[in-house]
Amino acid sequence: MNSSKDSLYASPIGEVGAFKFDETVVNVFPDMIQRSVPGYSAIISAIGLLAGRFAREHSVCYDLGCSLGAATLAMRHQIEAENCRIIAVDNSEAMLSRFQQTLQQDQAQVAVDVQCADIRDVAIENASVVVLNFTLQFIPLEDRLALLQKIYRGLLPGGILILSEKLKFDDERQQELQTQMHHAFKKAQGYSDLEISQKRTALENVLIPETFAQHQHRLREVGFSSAEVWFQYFNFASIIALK
Ligand code: GEK
Repeated sequence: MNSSKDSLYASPIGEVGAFKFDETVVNVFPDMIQRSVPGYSAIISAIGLLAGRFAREHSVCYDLGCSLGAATLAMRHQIEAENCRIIAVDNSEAMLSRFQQTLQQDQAQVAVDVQCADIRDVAIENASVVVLNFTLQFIPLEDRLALLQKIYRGLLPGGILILSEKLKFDDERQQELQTQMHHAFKKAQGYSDLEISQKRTALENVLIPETFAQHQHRLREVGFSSAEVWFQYFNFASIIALK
């Protein structure tokens, strides 16, 4: 699949508009997420390993906000349970049409159903694994509780939710430091100060981070028996919540 280097914010933009998952983003997405989210590849691999362990026979694994399907593909290559299928959902047509092309080249056997929909409207049923890999952060704050309640209800007993998010911190110095270290990470990946600052503007009011305590509290509130961070690299973390 032809995918290019992300230079969307390399030149000065008069007025930086709100970030959208459109065709221009799709073309550079693998490079963008890799160079912007510290630990992204490690998280994708681990999602595959966790799905290998938690996927149950005759159940469904959901990848909510699947983008180009990296987590779906990692799961697809690790699931051994019989008659287990994956439902991958995103509301960006551009992302999904690229993902469909990738799927055609993939040889793994697990059935994948790709759905273009808002994850707030999708029924979650008979799930053994649910993945929200850097997706919840784009859902309006007021809709997050209902979405997680729906996921909890749709999970089988013993099921797992893998929730990866950009985090914020209550402590001001910690917030400042982790933000600066994330920017240092991006600079080390080849992004310029202009790219970093224009991207930051584009994501303002689009990507709304919460603290780990907020996530953990809400996950416990909806019924998960535990919710813990299994991976963190500066202000990017991945949480395992167990039903
Ligand atoms: C990965 N999980 O590579 N309904 C459906 N999709 C949505 C919604 C919504 N309401 N809001 C946002 N999206 C992927 C990476 S990217 C993360 C996830 C990032 C989708 C949006 O279209 C985009 O594809 C995805 O959520 C977020 O493991 O770009 O930082």
